Amino acid sequence: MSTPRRQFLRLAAGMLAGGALAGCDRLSDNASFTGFLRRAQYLSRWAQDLLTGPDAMAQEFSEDDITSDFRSNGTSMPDSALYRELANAGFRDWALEVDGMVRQPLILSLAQLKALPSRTQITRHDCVEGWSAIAKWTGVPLSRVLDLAGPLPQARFVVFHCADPMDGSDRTAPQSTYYESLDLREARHAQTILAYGLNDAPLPVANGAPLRLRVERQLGYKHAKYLMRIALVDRLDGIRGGKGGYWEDLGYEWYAGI
Ligand SMILES: Nc1nc2c(c(=O)[nH]1)N[C@H]1C(S)=C(S)[C@@H](COP(=O)(O)O)O[C@H]1N2
Ligand SMILES: [Mo]
Repeated sequence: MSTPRRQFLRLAAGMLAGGALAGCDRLSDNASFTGFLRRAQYLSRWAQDLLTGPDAMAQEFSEDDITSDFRSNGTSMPDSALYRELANAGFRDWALEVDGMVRQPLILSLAQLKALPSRTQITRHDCVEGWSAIAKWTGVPLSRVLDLAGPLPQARFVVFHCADPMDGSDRTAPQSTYYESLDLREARHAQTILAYGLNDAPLPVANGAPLRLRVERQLGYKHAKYLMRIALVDRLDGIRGGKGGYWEDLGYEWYAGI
């Protein structure tokens, strides 16, 4: 989505929230209104759906548009003994765990993931730090994996747990790793894939090997690299900082629409 549209969405969401707030201070005493405010993070998502529909596709590009050298950002090599071991063995012993609110928990090897139907897409990655790049991604649609696991009716979000411990936290604690989340609709979008290929080559370590999320309608930080586990949950507020992602816990928006 173009920058003007993004600004418009921000504006629309801001006006709605601001307008609702302006009239009445006592609204904050009202439980359902505070509930509404808590849902304010979903407002820009709602405004975007109004404009483009929940199934709108991110723009796809041609081979000629591919940026010559897709850069790495954030972690480029997880500082983790387990990850190093897995990488040194060519990810032969790596597996993706799928658990939480599912009928059938799964443990999927890279070979099993590659044996599932795949999707290839050439898309533009937009990082909030001010760079963009176009690349070709190949992977399994997340909806395929969800179909195998069978989310329970109460499941609402997919949480992505990564291998890389983040600075400033206890590097030995498993909960100090990067994480992200999507609602089930975004998770089932046609362009939401678990990618193992970048520009027709195996996904490099710098870009999240062996498996990373691509969620093409949202900003770079949503695209969790170094996936280890995905969990179906009914709410995010009990997980880590409660905001649904490493950067979200530090103040970034959960719905990072482009
Ligand atoms: N596990 C993990 N995923 C991550 C990050 C990270 O540091 N760790 N950085 C995020 C950010 S801010 C961006 S812009 C992209 C960068 O992806 P790239 O390294 O393939 O360019 O990954 C996102 N996913
Ligand atoms: Mo980013």
